[in-house]
Amino acid sequence: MRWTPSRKIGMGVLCVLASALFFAVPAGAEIPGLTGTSFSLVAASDYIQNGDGNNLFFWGYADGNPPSGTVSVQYPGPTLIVNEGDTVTVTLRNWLPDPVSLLFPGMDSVTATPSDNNGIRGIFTWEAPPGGQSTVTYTFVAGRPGTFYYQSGTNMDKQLEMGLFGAIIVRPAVFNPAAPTAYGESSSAYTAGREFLFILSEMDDRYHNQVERGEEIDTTTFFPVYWFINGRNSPDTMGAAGASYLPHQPYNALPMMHPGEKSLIRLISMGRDQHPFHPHSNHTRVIAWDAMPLTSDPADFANVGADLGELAFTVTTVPGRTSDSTFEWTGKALGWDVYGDPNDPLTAHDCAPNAQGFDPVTSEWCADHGKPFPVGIPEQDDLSAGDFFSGSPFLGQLGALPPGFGKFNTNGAFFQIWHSHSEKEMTNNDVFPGGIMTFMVIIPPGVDIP
Ligand SMILES: [Cu+2]
Repeated sequence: MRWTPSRKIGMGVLCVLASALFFAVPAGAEIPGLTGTSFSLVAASDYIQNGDGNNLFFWGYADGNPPSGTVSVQYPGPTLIVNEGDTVTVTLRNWLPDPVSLLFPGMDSVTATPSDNNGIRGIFTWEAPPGGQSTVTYTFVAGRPGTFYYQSGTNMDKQLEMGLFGAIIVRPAVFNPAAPTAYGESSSAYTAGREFLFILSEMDDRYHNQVERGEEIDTTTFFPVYWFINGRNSPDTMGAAGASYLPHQPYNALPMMHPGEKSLIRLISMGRDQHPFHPHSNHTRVIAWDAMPLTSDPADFANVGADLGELAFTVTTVPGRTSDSTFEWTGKALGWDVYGDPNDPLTAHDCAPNAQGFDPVTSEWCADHGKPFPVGIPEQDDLSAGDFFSGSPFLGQLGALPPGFGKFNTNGAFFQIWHSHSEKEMTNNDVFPGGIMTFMVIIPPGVDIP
């Protein structure tokens, strides 16, 4: 087949190349986190920043084990990335005024050992006392692959609200980064680098102000006003991971992929409310709940795969639950040609179907090749353009825009909103847009994904 990027796409590619030259852009999206089998966490406090500019006091876990000095506490805590079969050790030190602990739901052979007689025997596990002198060392066996989390097991309605949780990803025993899978078999395979984590949570600002003042809180009056993906609310979800202006919220949530690739979506709900998470533009295929693959034959999972996986319009994230989904996008069956009119020199392209009916280079669904765009685009004077509109409805094309618009879409990408379907959760303290909202960005073929 022939794929002729227009001159305008070429300019977009140049922009990407230029930025790659000036900044050390990592190749391919990866879930940032800590790897290994031995971790040290410190429970501490600081402030997060919300999309409306409001700062909130929070409690979180930090990576590190200093006897004194500072650590960079973060919301949520560091993502721990381990391998199936590992025996994992996590040592917890506590600089907060309340006892704090760690639970590892779904892990095998969990033990907890206080460093001295100051350890506190809590309801669920040993707790690290305030003061930072004594520690508790937890061990567990990562017995099976999948998406998990850790959290404080102490005074949980207060401490999860304050931010004491984080994700754990367990890689399957047979894991090839160049051809990755979530569960070691083909139904959970995804394109290298297209693995995305979404930890959903919420906060009631009153509690954070009260805890900052050292007051007790009444969690029966819970009424959240901020909602988060990976510790950020929109629009900061779309900022760069590790952005210096969000020093305690290092993780972003801006998935990007090319047509025809397969993404793995790891979803964790760490709040008290249910969050109906809705991926626009296509359903996701849920292949596991709570790291349990949806298979009809667990004994023969390697061959059967997640055959009971189901397409989901919205994934209902229940508090304390995780899910894994795959997501694919090609534009199949939209009923119009996503690359534009093949007879227009600006959008000329071929479609040579493979056995499945897709062009192998562009992933276009050839049955729709050449079908006209079904909507008349208004004249520019009648158009209100957003920052993510390229000026063209076609993938990889840029069109005329009013001055200043389209500045976030230099490649003619498709921006597909992903958000909570409980739409009050798309606000920051009553201001829309905000909250649990970001985009899945479909990047044109041939344009690198930073
Ligand atoms: Cu076409």
